[in-house]
Amino acid sequence: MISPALRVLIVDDEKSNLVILSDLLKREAQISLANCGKLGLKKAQELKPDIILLDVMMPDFDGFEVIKELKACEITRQIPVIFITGLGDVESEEKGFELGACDYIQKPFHLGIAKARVRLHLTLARQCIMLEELANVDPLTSIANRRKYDEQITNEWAAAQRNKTEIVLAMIDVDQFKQYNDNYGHSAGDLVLSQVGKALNLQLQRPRDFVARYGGEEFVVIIADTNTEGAQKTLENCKQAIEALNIKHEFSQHQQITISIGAVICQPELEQKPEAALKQADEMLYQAKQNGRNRIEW
Ligand code: GH3
Ligand code: MG
Ligand code: MG
Ligand code: MG
Repeated sequence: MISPALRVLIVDDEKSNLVILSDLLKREAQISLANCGKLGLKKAQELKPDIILLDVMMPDFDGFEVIKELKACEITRQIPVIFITGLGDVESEEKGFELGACDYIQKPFHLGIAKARVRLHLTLARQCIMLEELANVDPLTSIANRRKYDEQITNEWAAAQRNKTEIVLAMIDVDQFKQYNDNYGHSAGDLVLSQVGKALNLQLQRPRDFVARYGGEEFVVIIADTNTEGAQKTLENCKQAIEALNIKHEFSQHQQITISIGAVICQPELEQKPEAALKQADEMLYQAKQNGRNRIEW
């Protein structure tokens, strides 16, 4: 797994500091700059950097205000923040850590030591990203795994309860896949699963669409914040995208790799648990298999 270049956001009101710090790090990271707190916050939300170097003393909106906002916002909460500041008193340093900073470097700093400390946090940030990936991504298909699905459905279910909106859940299963493995070999089967996962992912690109490999040759889809018509179209596109892969499967009733889909529309504010909804989707999937496969049942 190759991680992309780490992105560092440097926020400081003094141009000379921005220059020194970006020179220091430009070989190991992709640098973005902000010359005031407000702009720093905006860039943090837009760019979602892997780490933020933050000055404390800035006019209007100082570093302590910035970190409070960062930690209060879902999108930026996890980003490690290192204060780099002229404020040398222990109370300020303690406050910085209390507000959630991962390090506090005082100005004027020794270049080599500041670099070593930032590097340490870059390494930690890199390891965090890798861990996150290992925990949430299915290695065969490179899409989300079941663990990530559990997290996603918990969040979407709660959001739908709050906003009184509906969620569409779908179970997807590759048709007659045992036959495929038996006749074309397990490695060829693996390749098919990888292609199917990627093709489904391409059809589910809206911010509230989600697909995961649920296990084996089964995938699960969440379509939140949608109407029935929109979700029907999206799932129809998924089914067609797999047909369009045109993978020959002589031992299947459709002569090629196809998927069956069982879907349900849920109203989380009225229903109790996502597990029950998924079970219903699974029952609809069974119907789709009974009714000839390569089809969607609601
Ligand atoms: P149906 O159309 O009714 O779903 O038939 P099926 O043959 O797809 O269903 P069944 O559940 O009998 O077979 C699923 C097959 O999926 C069996 C299993 O070997 C295969 N499979 C599960 N995980 C993997 C995997 O990671 N790689 C490969 N190559 N095959 C897998
Ligand atoms: Mg300053
Ligand atoms: Mg199955
Ligand atoms: Mg199957």
